[in-house]
Amino acid sequence: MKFDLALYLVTDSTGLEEEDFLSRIEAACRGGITLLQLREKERSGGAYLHLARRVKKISDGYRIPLLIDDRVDIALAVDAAGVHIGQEDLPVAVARKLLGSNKIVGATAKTVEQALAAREQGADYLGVGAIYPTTTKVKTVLTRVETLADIVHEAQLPVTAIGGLNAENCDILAGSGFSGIAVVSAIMKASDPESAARILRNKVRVLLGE
Ligand code: TZP
Ligand code: MG
Repeated sequence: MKFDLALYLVTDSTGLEEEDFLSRIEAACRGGITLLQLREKERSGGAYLHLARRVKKISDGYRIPLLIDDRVDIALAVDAAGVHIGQEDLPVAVARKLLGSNKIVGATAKTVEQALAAREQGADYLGVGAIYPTTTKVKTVLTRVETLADIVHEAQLPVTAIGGLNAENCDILAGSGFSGIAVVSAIMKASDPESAARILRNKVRVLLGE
């Protein structure tokens, strides 16, 4: 399946009413995100499925592919575009086998070795970071832009940069070979998520030389 990593919104529903959460996602869709990931760490199967169905209805309306973090079962149940797999999740090869070749399988990689292993197992793109310290609840370490550039060079897969990125600090990625940025707070916590997405989209367009 074709996808565009330019501006990848990763969601976080923590502390938000469901309707507010969904309206933020819809605003981000209007503002020009190119890819969406539903990332829920606390929700069990039924509640995750309920939310995924509602999010998919929104993203479908904007023809934005929806990926599900970790959960291949939820991705299959809502016919999502794919999954994003972390180092502690199901192996990329297993996700690929379960989803088939027409779905998107993304993988987290913090080193060239992890990137090559993910590619070997069938990953379509790599998420690399955290580029900057993040306030989003996540187990991660900082990854240097030089490492990101090495990963792009060695793995020859599209790479999205993640972690603490916003419109003011993403210039650091210029020339790294990145294909786009993934953000949580810069959109989910913005007072105006639509305009935040629009500004980020334009910024990334410039950095990518589009
Ligand atoms: N993986 C590495 S950093 C991160 C994830 C999921 C969180 C990014 O969130 P934010 O708010 O854009 O820093
Ligand atoms: Mg994960």
